[in-house]
Amino acid sequence: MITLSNVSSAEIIEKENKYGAHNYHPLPVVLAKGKGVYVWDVEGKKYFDFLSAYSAVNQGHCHPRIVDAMMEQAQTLALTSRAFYNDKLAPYEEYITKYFNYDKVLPMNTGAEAVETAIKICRKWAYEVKKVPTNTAEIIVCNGNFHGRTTTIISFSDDANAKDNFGPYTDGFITIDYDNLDALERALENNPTTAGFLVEPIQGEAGVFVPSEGYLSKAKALCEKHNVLFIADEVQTGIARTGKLLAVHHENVHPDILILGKALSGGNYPVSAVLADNHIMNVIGPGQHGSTFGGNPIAAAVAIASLEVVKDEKLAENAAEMGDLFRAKMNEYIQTSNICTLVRGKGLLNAIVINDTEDSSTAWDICLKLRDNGLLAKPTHGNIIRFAPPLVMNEEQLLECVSIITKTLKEFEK
Ligand code: IF1
Repeated sequence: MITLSNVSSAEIIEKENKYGAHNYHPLPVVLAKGKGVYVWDVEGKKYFDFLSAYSAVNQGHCHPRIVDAMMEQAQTLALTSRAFYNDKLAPYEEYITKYFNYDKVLPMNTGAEAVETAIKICRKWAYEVKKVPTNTAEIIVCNGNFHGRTTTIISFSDDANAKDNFGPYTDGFITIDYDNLDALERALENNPTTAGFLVEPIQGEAGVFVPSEGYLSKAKALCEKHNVLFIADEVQTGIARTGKLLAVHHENVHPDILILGKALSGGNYPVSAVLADNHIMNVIGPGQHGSTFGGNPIAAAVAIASLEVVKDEKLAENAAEMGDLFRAKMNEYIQTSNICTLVRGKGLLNAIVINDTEDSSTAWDICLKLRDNGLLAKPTHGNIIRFAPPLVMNEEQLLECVSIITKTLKEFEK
């Protein structure tokens, strides 16, 4: 093994613990290099990455085409702000709107910013187009949601750890159960000032919860009936992760507002976007929204390259195939397992449920063992482990990963 740093993992962890705010509890592994589906720690040990930076690195680590685009643009022009035009934004805007079939895009940087942007557009549309009385607009959201960490977004979170003691909170959100069309219909009927329905097509943080077939298309139809905007947060599920370009495409839904982030840059740069048609996007005028970095030339160049890679390398098709294979192989194992009770997901966004209580440390302990055995994954909500490798994974690699996972789980059989 070639050591990649003259500092050890232990020293780096200790330093981060001392100088960094404790807003994360990372798996103890210190990474120094990535390539495709692999990452290496500072001691030179190689791992399969089964998190992909929460689905940001769909195109694989350090994809040469994306890195080249980023390097070239970084050496030419990095930032102008939106006070001036730059020559990369317009071609990117044309490219991404045609790619996802919308009239317009509003470029931002992080997922949370894009969600905030969608909320602002939706509210303004409600007042100016739908004619909802001033300051009464409501947005319907779902239990178990994760849309980011700004003050407004955590205001409608039901995760106490993410929310508590950050109040006072932002008003204007109605929470209903996820995957429950009756609840949506009732909320729409009882609240005529509703502006939008904000939903994750698959709930990531909740534990990769795939809604019933027909949920998204019927929810979209209910929104249309009530003149309410259907807003899809595809920050995690979008850009080929679930086996289609967008997760809503599994049900042929075209959201009124589409929110993208993460893999829009292949994880190389913070790039997010909100897409909508003119009758919605035109409610935003100069000075009403923006960001110093949003739409910068590096982001534009990186995003075009990242989206080209998704198409040219048929990553959605590969995610669908590899995902089917992964779940089939895991289901074979589960038949005889008493430690793993379920595998669920779509494409390469999957999770397994560990047969133990939610407050047990078993899922964490399994992730430590997976690390020792050369595969990195992270537990979510106690006893669930998320599996989301880069979408460039081939069959041979996937089968090797399944064998690492099942071998590791077997060490925990009761
Ligand atoms: C963290 C989870 C994933 C997202 C959706 C918006 C955002 C996210 C659907 C905000 C971000 C992240 C952020 C990450 C953990 C993570 C996550 F476990 F919390 F649920 F991916 F599964 N909409 N998701 O999933 O995007 O502002 O972060 O760019 O460390 O908080 P962001």
